[in-house]
Amino acid sequence: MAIRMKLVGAILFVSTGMAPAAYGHGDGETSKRDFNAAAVEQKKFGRAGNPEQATRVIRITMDDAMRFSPAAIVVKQGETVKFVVANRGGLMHEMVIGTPQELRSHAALMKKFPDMEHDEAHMVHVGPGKSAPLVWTFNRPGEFDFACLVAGHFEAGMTGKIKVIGKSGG
Ligand SMILES: [Cu+2]
Repeated sequence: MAIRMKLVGAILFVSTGMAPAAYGHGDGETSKRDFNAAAVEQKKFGRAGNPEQATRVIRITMDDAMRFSPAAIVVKQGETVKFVVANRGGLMHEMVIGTPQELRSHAALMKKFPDMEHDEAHMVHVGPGKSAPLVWTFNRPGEFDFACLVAGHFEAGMTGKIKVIGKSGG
């Protein structure tokens, strides 16, 4: 019994010690990831955005009907958008931005390996009843998608569209 108590104490200590400081805010408005400009990777659909340079906030909700709301978003090239992604359901959901092809193959992989962990700047995982930010700079024009890649959700239609309108005259 005494040994078990010690073990529980140790686990509690470890998990508390590792909790990110940002959790203290509890409003889902702060990023759990620190923005690191040097580590930003250019993707076809843009790049990780600096939260301090966000020029627009778009609130997105996800639910167990496997839908995003809104499911269609239009942004201007160069905009840094802070998505505040709220999960109104009882299941885990996520928002992953990508090209339609990338999302399709990623979804197939997630279906094959449901426990595969993935966490990158262009995605955010949100537990039931929680909300979390995703800051993205849309510096490339085009039509992209976003989707929930929790196994089976993509196939159930949990996808959305992002249209990035290019700068005029270009
Ligand atoms: Cu989902």
